[in-house]
Amino acid sequence: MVTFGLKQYIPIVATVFSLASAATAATAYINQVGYRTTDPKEFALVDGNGDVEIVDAAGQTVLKTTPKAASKWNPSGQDVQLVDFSELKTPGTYSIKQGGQVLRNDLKIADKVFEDVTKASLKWYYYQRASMALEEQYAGQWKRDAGHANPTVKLHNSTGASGTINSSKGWYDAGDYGRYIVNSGITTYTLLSLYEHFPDYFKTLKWNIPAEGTLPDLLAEIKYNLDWMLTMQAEDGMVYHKVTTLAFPGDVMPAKDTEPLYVIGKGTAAAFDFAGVMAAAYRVYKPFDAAYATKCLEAAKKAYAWGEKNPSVAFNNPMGVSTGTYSDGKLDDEKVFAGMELFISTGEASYKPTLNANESSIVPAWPEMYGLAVYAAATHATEVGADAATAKTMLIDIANEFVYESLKGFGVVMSQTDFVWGSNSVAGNQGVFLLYTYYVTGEQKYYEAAKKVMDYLLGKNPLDMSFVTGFGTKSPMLPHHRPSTADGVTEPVPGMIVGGPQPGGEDIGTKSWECKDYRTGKMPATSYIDDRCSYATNEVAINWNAPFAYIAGALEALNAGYAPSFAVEGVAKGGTSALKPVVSKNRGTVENAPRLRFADQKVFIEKNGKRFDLKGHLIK
Ligand SMILES: [Ca+2]
Repeated sequence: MVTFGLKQYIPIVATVFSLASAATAATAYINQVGYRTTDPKEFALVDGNGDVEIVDAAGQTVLKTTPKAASKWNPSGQDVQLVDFSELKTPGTYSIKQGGQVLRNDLKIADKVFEDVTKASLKWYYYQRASMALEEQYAGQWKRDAGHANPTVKLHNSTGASGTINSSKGWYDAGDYGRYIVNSGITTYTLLSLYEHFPDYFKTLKWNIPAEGTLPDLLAEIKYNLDWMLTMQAEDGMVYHKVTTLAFPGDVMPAKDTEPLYVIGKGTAAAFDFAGVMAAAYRVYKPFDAAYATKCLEAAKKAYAWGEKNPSVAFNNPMGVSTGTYSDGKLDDEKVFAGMELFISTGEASYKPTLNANESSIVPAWPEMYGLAVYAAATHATEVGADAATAKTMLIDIANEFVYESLKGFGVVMSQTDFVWGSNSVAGNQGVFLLYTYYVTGEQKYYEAAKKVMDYLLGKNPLDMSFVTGFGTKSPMLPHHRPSTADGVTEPVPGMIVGGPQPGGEDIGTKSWECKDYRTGKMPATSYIDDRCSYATNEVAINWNAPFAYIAGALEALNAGYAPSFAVEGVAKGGTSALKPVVSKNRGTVENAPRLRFADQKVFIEKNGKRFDLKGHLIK
């Protein structure tokens, strides 16, 4: 017993000593994927003391700077100093030092810094495809057999009908294998918007998925889910709620989930979400496939008409069904979203909702669709008229609060109450919201705050981790995602953002599949565990990936010189570090300074109302 006690004692002493010495060193929290050469750059410092040095690979100190004053970040309870290193613009990998100690050595600066993570977060939808095998040439080590390949699906009696329909394709919703119209709504719309805002950028961006005619990869991927959504509409326009088994499957590959599938339920939210998505799809697909676009628009009209006649059909799981619910008791926001999209696509006044300038729930989430109508109005001024100005004001009011929040603490919008289930999608949707505000105002502060959302999600957070699988120095290895659990491959499927920290603890318990309590110090921003048990913090979902993919893709497109057609002048940025100084040197300071502009797919310099090419020649 004595020997055993001593053996135990020695490592405990060693542990205590190492903890004690670690406590004196600061911790630097960075965007682990990296920082764009031309972007504003910031990391967070906790327990810091004095100036910080950034040291290049050759050991030279390239920047010495004084951190800002500390401020408390309530979600983690930490006192945090923000460190601005925007001055550093040379690509490379750097160390961060303070008081002679190396705090970390994985600080990266590069051009096109989010291009790979943009592609991966969009390619993840391919990995979620139902009804088809993932072949090695596309899926690599994550190849798998087709799941849920039989298109004949029984109508559950909760649909009010009997028999079967044909329903295949679509994306598995999350870590499970259900397909849900309501959650497909915001997801598919967010991805359609990404294309609609940056068509020229996404016409050429490719990420190795099977071709769908001549469609750009982003539209090929979205069509796979639109095709499934279209199967979910009944003759009378009504839209079914979901296709799932009666209960969640075990940790098996899709092909091994052989319990019978059912088409389950119907509802007003499904009808209006479907209508809004299909109305937007009409505009996006029209240049490629007019017949398909028309099919989407007709489906949208029928779904909207059904929703108008059935304005309060709420969905709840029927007896004997325990898969995801996506129940929503407030259905007027879905109607406003669908009406706005249909009005923009058809010009028919009967669809047009009037925006309520006092509506406060306008940051989108799957049950909160009002914000998507605000986005649509702000970005279609020609079609909607005065509502565009109302929408712009609504965006600016909230975006200003977001900017204010992002100047403190960890330098991100997220506050205590934002740490709900899927908190990383809250952060993501705040970032998308800021980008819309940037497009319609051109003010850099909104761009910068949106970019800080990426920093947070990719490592500048108190967990010191990137929340996207396969990206960053430390990222989730054990997501609650059945294929990643069952496929026998060590690395999880890449490009997935996990739900993220939140203190609800819904998955904590004593049963074999439940988690031990992981809520460190009960702080919202650190209540997280990288474990398969944790569906409350470590699951993945299509609607969580979408805002992340949107921000990553939009930041890349903007910096490649593209801007949405509706955006104010000057929103596009120079594409490479070589083009950068023209923009950043003069940003927001000198009235008559030369500005880099982008129009008709050409980059030029504008000065005193005249246009010059990049070699300085006057353009007529
Ligand atoms: Ca709602």
